Order: sequence, then C-alpha cells, then structure tokens
Amino acid sequence: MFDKVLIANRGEIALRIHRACRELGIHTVAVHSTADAEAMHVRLADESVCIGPPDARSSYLNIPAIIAAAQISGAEAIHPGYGFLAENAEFAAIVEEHKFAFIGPSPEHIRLMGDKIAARRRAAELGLPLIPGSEGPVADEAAALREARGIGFPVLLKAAAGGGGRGMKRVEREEDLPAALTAARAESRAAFGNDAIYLEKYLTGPRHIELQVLGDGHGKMVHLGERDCSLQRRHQKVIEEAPSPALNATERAALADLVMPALRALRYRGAGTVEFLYQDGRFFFIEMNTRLQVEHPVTEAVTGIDIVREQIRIAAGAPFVLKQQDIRFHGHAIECRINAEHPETFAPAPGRVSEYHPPGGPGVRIDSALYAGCRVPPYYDSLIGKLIVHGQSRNECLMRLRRALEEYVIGGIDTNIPLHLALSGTRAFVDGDYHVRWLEDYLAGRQP
Ligand code: MV4
Repeated sequence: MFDKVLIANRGEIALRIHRACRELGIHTVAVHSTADAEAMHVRLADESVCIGPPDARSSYLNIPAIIAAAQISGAEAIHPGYGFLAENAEFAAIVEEHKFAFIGPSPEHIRLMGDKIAARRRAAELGLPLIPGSEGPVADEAAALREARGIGFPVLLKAAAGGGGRGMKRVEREEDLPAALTAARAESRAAFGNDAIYLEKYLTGPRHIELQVLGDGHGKMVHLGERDCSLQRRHQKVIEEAPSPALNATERAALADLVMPALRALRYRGAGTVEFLYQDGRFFFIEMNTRLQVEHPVTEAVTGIDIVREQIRIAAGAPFVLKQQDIRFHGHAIECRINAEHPETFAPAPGRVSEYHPPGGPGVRIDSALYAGCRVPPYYDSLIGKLIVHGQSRNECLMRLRRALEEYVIGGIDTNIPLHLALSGTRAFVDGDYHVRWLEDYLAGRQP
C-alpha cells in the first residue's frame, strides 16, 4: 500500500479522499491555491503545498506545479478527485511518466471516453445499445439532413468533444437543421477546439440512469448498482438517488447484463460510471465517466462499500477481492447537492460562513469542507456540501431527508437548502415520477 498520497483537488472531495487515505494508514498531501490557504482540506492533511494563485488554471489545473508538489513531498500516488484534472488523459499520462501511480483509469481509457464519438463507436462494438443516430460525425449539411430524415425529427445535435450536455442543439423541423448545424459547429469549435458534430434521435422524456463499476484492469469487474440522476438543472445534477425508483428487478438485472461483459472486454481499471438514458423500458448508452463522481456516496450508502478506498487499493495493485455475489444492496439513499447560491435566481453566493450546524442522527451523512468562520471563495464551483440520507425504504429516506434539511444551518451565505426543502415535498419527486426535463419545467412554473 502507498505511504503517501497527494490529493489534487479541493473542497469536500479533497476531504473525502483524505478520510479514505487515513483509514488505510496513508499520509496525505494537500495542494491549494492562495485562496484556499485556510481551507479545511489543507488543515486536515498531513502536509500541504501552495500551487498557485486563485485562478484554477494557475493552481488546481497547473500540471507542472502539481507534479512538483508530489516530487518535493515524496508522494507515491496522485488522486485527482472529480472536475479539474480528473478526466485529463494527458495529466494521467504525465503522472505515470513521473513514476507516480494515478488513482484512476489508464490514460487510454480516459482518452477514449473523452471523445464522445469514439466512445459511442466502441460502446456499439461492445454490444451496448445506442440512441438511433449517425454512425460517426456528420460530414456536412446534406449528410446531416439524410441522417435526420432517416431517424425522424426531432433530432439532437451533439458535439463530439462535448459531454455533460455542452454543445447540444435540439432540432424540431427539417428547415431548422442547417442553421442549427452551423451554430453547433461554431460553439463546439469555440468551446473545445473541435467542430465534429453527430446526430441522434431526440428522446422527449428520458431518465438519466448510471451504473457504478469497479475494475482491476485485468478483467475482474463488479458493479455497485445504479443511480438515478434525472433531477438536473442546466446539466448540473441537483438530487441523486439509489436505487432508481423507475426500475424493477428485471430491468435492473438487464442493465448489469449489458454493461458488465462490455467493461470486462475493455479491461477497465478503477472506478467508472456508465451513463444511460432510459425511456419506455429501454436503456441507451450515452457516455462513460472515468472518474469518481460527486454522487458516489448514495452508492456507498446502499452497498456499504467505500468506493474511494477501493480506488486506492486498485491503484496500489492490492488483490481485487470484491465478488459480485457478495455485494448486497440495502435500502434507499438520496443525496442533495448543497450549493452556495441564491435559492431562486441561482446566482453564486460566495462569502463568509458565520454559523455552521450540520444535521446528524441515524442515516445521515454530510460530506462538506465547511466550518463556522470559513470563506467560500468566488473562484470555484458553488458546491459546498452534500447531504446524503439512507433509509430502509424510499419513504423512510424521504422523511429523513426532510428532517435533515430542516436541521441544516448555514449562516452568512445563501444556499439552495430552501429549494431542496421545496423539492422534497413535490408530488413528482415523492412519487419518483420524474425525467431529465422535469426540474427545469418545475422551476419555470414556480411562482416568482
Ligand atoms: C439526450 C437527450 C435526449 N435525446 N440525447 C444531456 C447530457 C448528455 N450527457 C446527454 N444529454 C441528453 N441527451 C437524446 N438523443 C436529453 C439529454 C438531456 C439530459 C440527459 C441527462 C440528464 C439531464 C439532461 C437534461 C437535458 C437533456
């Protein structure tokens, strides 16, 4: 096992990784920008290194500074967390070239899944079902028209380099296609330096269902069940749950039967998430995330497996002892992402936290780097914590969620806790009857 791990991240996830390390007897090295000198992840780590000014490009994305921090501290491995450099194949390769272990998948798998067209092609070869659409990028307007007529309108234009919903354009009618294609290409070129666009049938009311997997890189592979992440706003997840209220046991088994042979064939290493859209009883592969995800705790709650510990064990080459038949699923878990933002306008709300009182009690987990008196800097994303509740049934979980949200006190800054309280009482959420567009529709119809 490693003796020392560098955590190339900040906030709640840096803390989460620190906790897994300490429970494995591993010492930790935090890195931080000058804006985060007083941050909780720095205070808790055994050592810390300042890697640059507040701007993430100069600090948390600064590869030479992070490699230098690993060298001077004598770390043996680097955990990238999520966001920042977590899905940067170049970074993973540089880490390995410098003889550190990268706590994540191989650079090749990161690169493959980062190219959405290549990922789609490989998924099809591996037998995963795709949304009907173009086989690869569309060459020009004529090709796009041909494809769209073949599958029928509405269609969705997607950027090959996109993902997470960036660079998508919905096209309702044939006459709108040329302009939409031009716009999609321009946006994609500006955002990603790549103007390759592909086209799919537009699904009107799908759910986002993803399967958590862990692999040893040699073909041993387990899944930890699915999460339903359909409650999103502007492609940011707001609430996630496990298991999905939409699936029965047969559908759940069918999902695992699709994914597991494919990932075994890929010899995937580490933690990963295979994302699907689910509509009318069918799963369609959309993308694979080659990182630890924000919502991993709901899976930890229902399986009892520490996903970050397993990531570290895999990277250290420890024997892979997880067996699918030993993995049991218990009850239901829901996560609310707590953001520093105005609960109605969603304007970011950085500032000083004057009071901090997180909920506790049975079935409640808080992952947060907040403390009374801390500052939420304006330079990074607005996620300041995660409330995860676990119960024997979905109903127990919902009751627990409400009481935990009522207990949660974060003073001095705006948070979306009032939004979560409102959502936890809506009919659609209580019934588990929602799809990926439901939250935006709900927010649009809310009284001002
Ligand atoms: C779609 C879709 C409907 N039809 N593809 C958005 C993120 C990206 N990973 C895939 N996304 C979607 N792809 C087809 N053919 C609707 C979405 C979508 C969505 C997906 C998952 C979670 C939230 C979403 C919100 C809006 C649209």
